[in-house]
Amino acid sequence: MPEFIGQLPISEPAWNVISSVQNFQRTTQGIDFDCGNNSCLILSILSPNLIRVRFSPPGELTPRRSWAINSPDEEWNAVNFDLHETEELITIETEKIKVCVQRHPCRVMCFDKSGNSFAGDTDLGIGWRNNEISNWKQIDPQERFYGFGERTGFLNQRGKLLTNWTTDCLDYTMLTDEMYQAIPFFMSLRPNLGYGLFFNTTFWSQFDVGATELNTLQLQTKDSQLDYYIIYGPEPAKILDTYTQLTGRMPLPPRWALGYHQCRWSYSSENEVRELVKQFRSRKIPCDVVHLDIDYMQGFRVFTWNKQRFPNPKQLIEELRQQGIKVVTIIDPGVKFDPEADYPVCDEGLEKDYFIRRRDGKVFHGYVWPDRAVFPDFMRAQVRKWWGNLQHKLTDMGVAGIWNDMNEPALNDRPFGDLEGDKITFPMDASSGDGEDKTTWAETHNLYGMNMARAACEGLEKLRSQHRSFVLTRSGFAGIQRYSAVWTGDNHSKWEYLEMSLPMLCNLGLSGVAFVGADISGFAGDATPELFARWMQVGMLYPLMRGHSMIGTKRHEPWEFGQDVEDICRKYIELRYKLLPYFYSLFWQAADKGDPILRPLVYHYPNDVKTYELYDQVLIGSDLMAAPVYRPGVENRMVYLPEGIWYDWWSRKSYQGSQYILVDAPLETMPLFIRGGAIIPLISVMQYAEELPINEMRLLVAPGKGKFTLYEDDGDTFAYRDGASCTTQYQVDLEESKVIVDIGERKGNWTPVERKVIIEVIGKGEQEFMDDGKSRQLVWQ
Ligand code: MIG
Repeated sequence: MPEFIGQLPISEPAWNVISSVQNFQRTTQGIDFDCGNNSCLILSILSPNLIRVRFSPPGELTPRRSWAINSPDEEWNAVNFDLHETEELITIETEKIKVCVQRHPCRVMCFDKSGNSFAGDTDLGIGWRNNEISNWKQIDPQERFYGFGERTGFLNQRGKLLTNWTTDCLDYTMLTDEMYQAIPFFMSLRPNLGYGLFFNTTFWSQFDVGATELNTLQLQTKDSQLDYYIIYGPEPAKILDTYTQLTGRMPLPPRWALGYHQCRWSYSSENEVRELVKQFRSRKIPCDVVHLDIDYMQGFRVFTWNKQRFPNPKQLIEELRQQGIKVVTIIDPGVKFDPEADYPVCDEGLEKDYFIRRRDGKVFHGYVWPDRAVFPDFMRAQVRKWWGNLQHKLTDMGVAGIWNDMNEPALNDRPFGDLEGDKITFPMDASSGDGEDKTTWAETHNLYGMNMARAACEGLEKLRSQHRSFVLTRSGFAGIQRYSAVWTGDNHSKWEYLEMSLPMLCNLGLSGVAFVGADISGFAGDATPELFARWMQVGMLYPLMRGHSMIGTKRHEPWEFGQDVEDICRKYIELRYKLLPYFYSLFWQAADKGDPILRPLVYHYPNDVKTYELYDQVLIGSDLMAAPVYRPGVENRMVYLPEGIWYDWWSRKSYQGSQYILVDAPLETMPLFIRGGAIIPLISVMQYAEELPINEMRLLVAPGKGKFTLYEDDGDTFAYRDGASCTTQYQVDLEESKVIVDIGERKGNWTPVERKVIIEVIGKGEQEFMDDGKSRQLVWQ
């Protein structure tokens, strides 16, 4: 709804508010506060920088379940903390922070070791009414807010009202609130102080980040209890490290998934797919993956193949495999209600009672692509197992990845195309899950997409146990990174969407989801040649590099826009392939520590206020910075260089940092900079990630001080879990004009193929050696 119409004011009941601390008691992990009337505040100190705060209002307690949390309280090691008591305050102090609980009335406040306050309750404290509960917190004038999952607009989200409720938000704009993903986590940054807050509720929830009251943050949920974690940094990387310890990290993807993916709604016949791949290979444009959209199915029935369009998928996929192409197929949650036909997915699901029922016990129906459809209850482990295994219909043919769409869920109450139809959700009062997980969809709506992705991920791991698979989802919740990559749904072939894609993906990255991408060139509408070229440049920065376009649009393959644009696309896709060892090491960092791959500058320069609103420049890892063009007709742009020395990627010219510069950016150039102290591994272009053994690697070194850890393994199997991987640490130092490069001994149990390593120091020249895994030092005078 347009923002300026707003909502009509309605009178709402007053809040009941938390009263005073009557009593408190030390527990194994923290302190319980009795706040009178059977209400209690529970603090758990899980780590010196991680505090869980819970409050239950008077009345009966409902069981706490999270589903997002990967490390429950019991798994955190006991933490030492001091407890002081005064007339007014009860203070807990850890190595990192101080948490004070005021007695009259009860308020929670946090302080860093210099005494700066953060995440402190306002005069309102905690309140509850009917089915909701709220907590009001102070915002410092300098605070900026990032993360919040998938968000439109630019980077800093302060001043917005942000709801966590998964929704098919097609045609989203700057004003859209509810998105495909719901991740109730944010990171607050100001100079020298950063903290994260994970609002542990799967019910509808909302952050009012100073929208109603300039300096007040309101956490609100339709849950019956308040439950949140405070994560102190102060660095963004520390916040994400802890947040992803809490909600989990991504598994390592197959290395081919880092290559270029081509998608369209739809490549809808075997010959069309063959022709597509022929074009890539004959034009020498690298590509690893082709995605098949809904038309590969028989009448949109999931886990079937259309016999006319894809009569022999196995043979097709084998032919593609020989050309280095992997196939990913789409799967939607809606199962065609087809009891009359011979459709085992429907029959079996009905027979085993796997589909969602209404409260009155009847099977729930909605309308999606296959017309009348029924929906698996992915909250149940048994259903996930069944679904995961059904994927054998695809993997038996050689499919290597699954793309989950429409899982917010997106459905209508009437057939698609019926103008009277409305978007609906599962009945909120109907039962979801079973056993200990049994509840209603009011609590689990936000989890539907994540559990579908979980079913896909766990199923693929069984079916393709010798290989890593790729999973992509549109909807998800906090923790989705454990199962799947995420793409930002239906954007448009418009400059504004190109511009918005980077801050959207950066905020997802700051929410623990590192493997993310937007549809390159835009999903809806027709791109112009100029937009297409600029988008491919930006697309090579996306952790997931996938081109996609909607049915009925102009074709959007790299060669559709003339020779010049084709050459630009090739240049940037090739650049992506040259950087694969760099990207792969960044994926490992994401899997190991939760670091984003694509990062806003504020991630590495959190004390530099000039980076706080900087949404149109990004870092890949810590060492490469791009300043793309995202407007038509623009051929130069301003670039902010943070502290240090920066080198232009194309000309190798050096710049002093802490300044703005104006750079040339003709259509074939995306401004790209290397941080002084960077060590970037590069390989020769291949037509697909595993085309040739890497028998030569170049390390591009930018004079300065820095380190880089190269991670390697077979890129395909799970052997890395048993230690079959290796790391090499490279370090560069500067002594006056001397550049010293230290190559550490290779560590781990995986040996890369024999290779030559060429070290190129910008402005100094090259030295090379055969890589025997031993440590050595090279010096440039
Ligand atoms: O109702 O499968 O976001 O990527 O091509 C549209 C068809 C359904 C929406 C996805 C889009 C996909 C399309 N899907």
